[in-house]
Amino acid sequence: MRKILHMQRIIFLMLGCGGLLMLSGCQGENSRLDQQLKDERTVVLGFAQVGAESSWRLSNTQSIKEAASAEGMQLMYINAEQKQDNQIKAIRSFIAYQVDAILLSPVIETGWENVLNEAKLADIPVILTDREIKTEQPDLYRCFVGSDFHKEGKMAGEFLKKKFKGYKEEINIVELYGTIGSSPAEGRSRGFKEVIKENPNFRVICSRSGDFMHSKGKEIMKDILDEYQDIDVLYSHNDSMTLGAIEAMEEVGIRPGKDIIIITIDGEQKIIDALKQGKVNCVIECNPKLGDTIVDLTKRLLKGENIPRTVFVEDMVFTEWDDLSLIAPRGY
Ligand code: GYE
Repeated sequence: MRKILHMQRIIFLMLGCGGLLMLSGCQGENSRLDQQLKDERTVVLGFAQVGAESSWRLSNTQSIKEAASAEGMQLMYINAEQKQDNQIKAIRSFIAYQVDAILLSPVIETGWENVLNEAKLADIPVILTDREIKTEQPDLYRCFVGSDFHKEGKMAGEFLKKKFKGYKEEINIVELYGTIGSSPAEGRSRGFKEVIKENPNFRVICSRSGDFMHSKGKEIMKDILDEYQDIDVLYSHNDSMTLGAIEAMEEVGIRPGKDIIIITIDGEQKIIDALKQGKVNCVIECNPKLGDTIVDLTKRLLKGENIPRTVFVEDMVFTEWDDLSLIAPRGY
């Protein structure tokens, strides 16, 4: 049976160049097939990635591609351009190809039941990478690997409480929101608000989504600076939006990190450089290098081992009060 499925998969792969694989390019298709024909047991993973919206995402994609290739696994990678529909189509194609496992980094949290039930019926395990889903059906995926976004939001709030310790005046906060309905944006917002509500003088005066993108972060910050005169703090859900917002501030003569206190999440090299220059006050790390952990868990899963339901990676906090010379190069 396994052998028949394997042959079907090869036929699918041969036909696939005209369709789905065009999305990710057909390079290396011949060598992929050669390899698969030589080795029946080559593992094929389907990876429905969110998109290419930020440096974090590019680094995350690279990490997963490298880890899969180091293990000799074949990765069918789809860039869904931040659209859930594209991810659903990709998953359906992975099911048709009879991949060994599906890696899904869901753009948003809801709306996955139908397609993940299809994967379940096809007996293809799903690992959620980086982002989580909300569902009442726990058996739709086997494991989640990524950061604890709620905790990241809380750490951002804790920094602010420390920064403004003893202040009684109103502190006006602007929140640059990530993609609405995505688990990182929802968790980061919730955690932050839970902590700051302990200080009645902290007020979120405006919260808008920049979809985790540099260009939108800049555009939205420009509008906000036009509308609000008295902003004390920017809490931004990721570095790409923050870097855009910093440009918007500097264009109108506002000094980021001084006139407006900035807290950001991810920790890419450019933002660590900005922290060193005093343009950013606090960086909550979110580690994009999930590849090795994901591949290791996938291997164990396919061997029939029990794997944990949730694997949170450790995230650090870098602040203006730290010895910044100790921060290792970020690698992205
Ligand atoms: O913070 C952001 C990216 O899902 C944790 O998505 C990820 C977030 C990350 O676009 O930069």
